Amino acid sequence: MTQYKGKKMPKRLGVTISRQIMDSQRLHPQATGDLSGLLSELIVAAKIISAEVNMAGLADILGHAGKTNIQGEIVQKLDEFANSTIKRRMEQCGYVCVMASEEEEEIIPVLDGYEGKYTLAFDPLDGSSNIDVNVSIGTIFSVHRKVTGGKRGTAEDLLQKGSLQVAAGYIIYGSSTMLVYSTGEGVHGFTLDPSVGEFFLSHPDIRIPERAKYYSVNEAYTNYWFDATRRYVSYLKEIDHESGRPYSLRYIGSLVADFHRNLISGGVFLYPRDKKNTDKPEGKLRLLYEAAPMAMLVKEAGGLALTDDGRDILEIEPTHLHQRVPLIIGNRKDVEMARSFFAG
Ligand code: P6P
Repeated sequence: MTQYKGKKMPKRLGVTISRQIMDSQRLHPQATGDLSGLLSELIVAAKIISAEVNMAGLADILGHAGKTNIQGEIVQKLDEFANSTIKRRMEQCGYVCVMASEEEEEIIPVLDGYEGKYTLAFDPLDGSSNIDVNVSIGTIFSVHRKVTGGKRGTAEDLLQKGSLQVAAGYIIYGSSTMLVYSTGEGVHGFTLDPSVGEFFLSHPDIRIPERAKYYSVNEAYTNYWFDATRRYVSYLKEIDHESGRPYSLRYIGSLVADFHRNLISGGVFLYPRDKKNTDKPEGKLRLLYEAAPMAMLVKEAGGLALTDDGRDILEIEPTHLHQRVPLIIGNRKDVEMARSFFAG
């Protein structure tokens, strides 16, 4: 039996995610079951997306849908499919009052009469530029409690700092489909058995290793980084046998894949600001549905997530839905070390 905050949580490999969610709910006698219901609905959407992603190469849904999204990026057919799959399911689940998606500029309302007490922000298919080359991609989600009065959810309900998330997680569509999530009681990983269509507990109580094994950053931008970033990355590449440096470079260009590898094996991921992409002065990644959910997961697993000027990602007050933020995330010791470079 695992202990969590003095309470017993059964830890049995192979337990289904539905059972894990119910066991977790039982630890909270006051729970209404709405968060469990929300996660269960999201899991159905994940299974549907996984089936489509795994058939993409055969089902002629590779390639571009010919449109561009609000980010000005060419929308891949699978992007659209994943976005609409999550929207259609969650708008009528009764647990969500408002949503935000990486694929949509405005907030997404739910169906009248189906308003719930949580908000959902999601990146339906992150890393989708990798779809055609069969590189792992993922869905990222973040859940907050509704904070405004009235039935309808508003942007204010979505614009809450990451430390107030009640749940966060991702589904990675790779060599296997895995769901990794936290509701504030540790991080747990489930692997989909497509033959029975069920997620089974495969990675209970994930803890990020004490020291990194990898560092992940797009070094093509090295000449455009701010000096502190350049010095920190150089530090990660210096020899230091006590810490195991130099760390190997692994960069997939798919946040979920890069983060998942570092979470399991140990590593630091960076997407810092640079002087080249002046249209993205705060870096490329989004706060609400990329950096903040990953920051909750890494904190629950014993790690840390900062901006490239030393601010805690989870304490940033969002000001708009698609706001970008520079991100350094991974092992606590290595990310803490970044602070000394960015403190000026
Ligand atoms: P770059 C994918 O497009 C993404 O949003 C993240 O998943 C990934 O970490 C990043 O962009 C990669 O960006 O500039 O290195 O190609």
